[in-house]
Formats: sequence, C-alpha cells, structure tokens
Amino acid sequence: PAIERTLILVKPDGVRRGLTGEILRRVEAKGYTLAAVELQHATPDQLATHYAEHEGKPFYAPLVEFMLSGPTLAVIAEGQGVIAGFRSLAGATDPTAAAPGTIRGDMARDWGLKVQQNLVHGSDSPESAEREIAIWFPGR
Ligand code: DAT
Ligand code: MG
Repeated sequence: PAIERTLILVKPDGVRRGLTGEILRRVEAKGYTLAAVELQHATPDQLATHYAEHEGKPFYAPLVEFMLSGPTLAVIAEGQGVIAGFRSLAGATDPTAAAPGTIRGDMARDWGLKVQQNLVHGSDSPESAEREIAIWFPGR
C-alpha cells in the first residue's frame, strides 16, 4: 500500500492537560513517522475552512470557540495506512463511547460541556488529509 500522510491535531484540551507527549508517543509507538510538528494558535479563518463540513450544525459555534481557547499542536504523520490507523488509535468521536486503549477512551471524558473535548483530530480520507494539511502547513 502507498504511504499516506494525515493531519493530526492535539486540540486545546490536550495541550492544556499536558498530553501532547503521550499522544505523540502513541503515534510513534505504532510506527508512524512525524513529518511536521508545530504549536499553533488557530485563527477563526483557519477553523472555518477546517470545519467547513460542520457549518450550520448545532455544535459548530461552540466547537470553533473551544478550538480558539488555546494553542493546538498541529502534526503531519506519515506511514502506510496512517489515515485509518490514526483514527483507530484516536477512538470514537464521543469520548464516553470510545474504547479503552484508544487516546479518547483512555484520556478523554464528557466534562458536561456542549462540545466534546475529545483531545485529537485526525483526517478521515486522503482528500481530507491533503486539504487539511494545506490549511495548517501551507506549502507542505
Ligand atoms: P471526528 O473528530 O471524530 O472526525 P467529526 O468530524 O464528526 O468527528 O466532528 C468534529 C468534531 O466536532 C468532533 O471531534 C467533536 C465535535 N462534535 C462532533 N459531533 C458532536 C456532537 N454531536 N456534539 C458535540 N460535539 C460534536
Ligand atoms: Mg472529522
């Protein structure tokens, strides 16, 4: 299979809680390569593009507000099957439902807020990965 790239974000909750190292450790332990790692404070424009598919949904505004609440660690990871493989490491979107052994299952929970603070983002297809990498790492 072809080597893929994916965009991973450690969201502001993960940075605030000091979990960036543990999350990157799991990505590397799985055998994926880190091609770029940068702490960024997202802008509203960047998030509008990144989350365009969710515009109009009830959780969209709180999601963007949460993503603006602090720095995010943006990462490009590479490897065969890394797109599906990272989503498998991340676990289900809802941290309460995410299986133990996954990033969300082990380290995230429902804090009673409107937006699930589920620690990480991972691209869901090769097209999304290239689109999202262009947003967070222009030119890469
Ligand atoms: P994922 O991050 O697993 O790809 P997604 O793309 O469907 O999930 O949604 C993007 C983010 O939006 C998700 O990580 C958390 C938030 N979100 C999704 N569905 C939600 C919901 N029903 N209530 C609150 N937040 C939600
Ligand atoms: Mg998604």
